[in-house]
Amino acid sequence: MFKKDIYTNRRNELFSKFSSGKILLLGNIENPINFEHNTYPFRQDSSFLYYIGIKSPRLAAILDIDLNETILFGDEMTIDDIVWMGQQQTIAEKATLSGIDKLLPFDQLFEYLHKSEHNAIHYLPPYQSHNKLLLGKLLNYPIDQLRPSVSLIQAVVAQRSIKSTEEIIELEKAVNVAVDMHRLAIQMTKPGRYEYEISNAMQHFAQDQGMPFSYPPIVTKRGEILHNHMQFHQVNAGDLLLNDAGVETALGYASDLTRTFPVGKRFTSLQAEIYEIVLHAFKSAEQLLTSGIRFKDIHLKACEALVEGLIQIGFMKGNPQDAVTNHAHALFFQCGLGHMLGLDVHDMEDLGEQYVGYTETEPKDTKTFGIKSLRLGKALVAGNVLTVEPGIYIIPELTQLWEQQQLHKEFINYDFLKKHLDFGGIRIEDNYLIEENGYRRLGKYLEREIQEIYGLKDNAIA
Ligand SMILES: [Mn+2]
Repeated sequence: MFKKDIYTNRRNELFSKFSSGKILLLGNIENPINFEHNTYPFRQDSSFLYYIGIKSPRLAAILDIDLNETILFGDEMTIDDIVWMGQQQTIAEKATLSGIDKLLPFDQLFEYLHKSEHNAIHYLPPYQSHNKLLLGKLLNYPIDQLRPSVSLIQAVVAQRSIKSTEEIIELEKAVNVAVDMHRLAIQMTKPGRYEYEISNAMQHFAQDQGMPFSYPPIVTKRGEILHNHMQFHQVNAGDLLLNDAGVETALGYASDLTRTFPVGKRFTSLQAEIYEIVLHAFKSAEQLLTSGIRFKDIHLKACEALVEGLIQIGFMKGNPQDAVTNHAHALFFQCGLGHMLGLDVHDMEDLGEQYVGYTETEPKDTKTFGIKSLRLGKALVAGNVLTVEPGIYIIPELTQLWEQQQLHKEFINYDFLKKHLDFGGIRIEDNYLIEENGYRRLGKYLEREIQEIYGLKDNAIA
């Protein structure tokens, strides 16, 4: 945990935004895999972690605005629990470390919540079934009619979007371990290996440093499949390997890095050309990062840079700006340039992209293919932490569909593109802190120039 003041200050700031009522924060439970006592690894809810800091399951907290008190609801281990799992730090001890005012048994939550009738109860959107059911029971609503508090969502987003010095230190720890993990992946990848061997080696490396993956990694020669979790392919000379992997610190802060590199010693000439296009778009976006600029505008600039390159190699044609305005680039770049990063790898995605990444006056476009997958569009402010991750992905099914529909044929050279439907995908991704005047790339530098990647390949690990 951070020191106590950090949690009490965070809660005080939240208190100051409300005049009455109760804020209910629900922790997560250990979710069963195939029977109750065989569970998935426990991960605390990130907003609960942010305000309370305690990682144990089956906790809830009420920030009672009228009393200006934080009450934690949870149960100490029973003697049966201690027999099976050993005595652990008590909830009371953890509550003290978090500066909690009062600790009550979990089953008093309902009574406490309803002790004054006309008080507003603010809660965040639940994403775990258990908490949906619990909220339904606590509030006596059908679970499909739960009404999360928009004012609470906005207050939490406002706070969690600005990272403090302590949080930046945590995020950099996560990036630094991920950088070493990515170097290991580049150096151990060679013809004949299987994708899962690379993934497993990274996990072993990170866990030796006390950090689990922050999300299921994408380690694949089929990099055009955006969230490809299949890792069964054997990789061969001539293949690309796309590795999108990050880790999480003990306090829950995530990193999210991607590199794409040759399985053999060198890229083919087309791979190198497309890599340079993605790298150029990446650098164009990177140098625009600063407070005040809309991330959507950086995204569009990166799209233009991608199109310029795709025109040079003959995949596209026409005017790059027009191509982007018409969303023709989305055949190659179907997703967004980046997203917020913090306690979640897609930070605060559970609270709603509209609140995290957009504003009321400039809402998210939820319909247009391509831009609908941009999770962050609004103007950046100092203290934001985000990813930049342009890519080029050639998806055969999508290309064939667009060609059948003759979509954007003024911008796309289908005849030439069709010769390269098996290309795959390339993405480059780093993590950034936005500053008043510019940006800081978080953590150690991870090789991204072609010659630097070749340097790692030349020092391969057997
Ligand atoms: Mn990412």
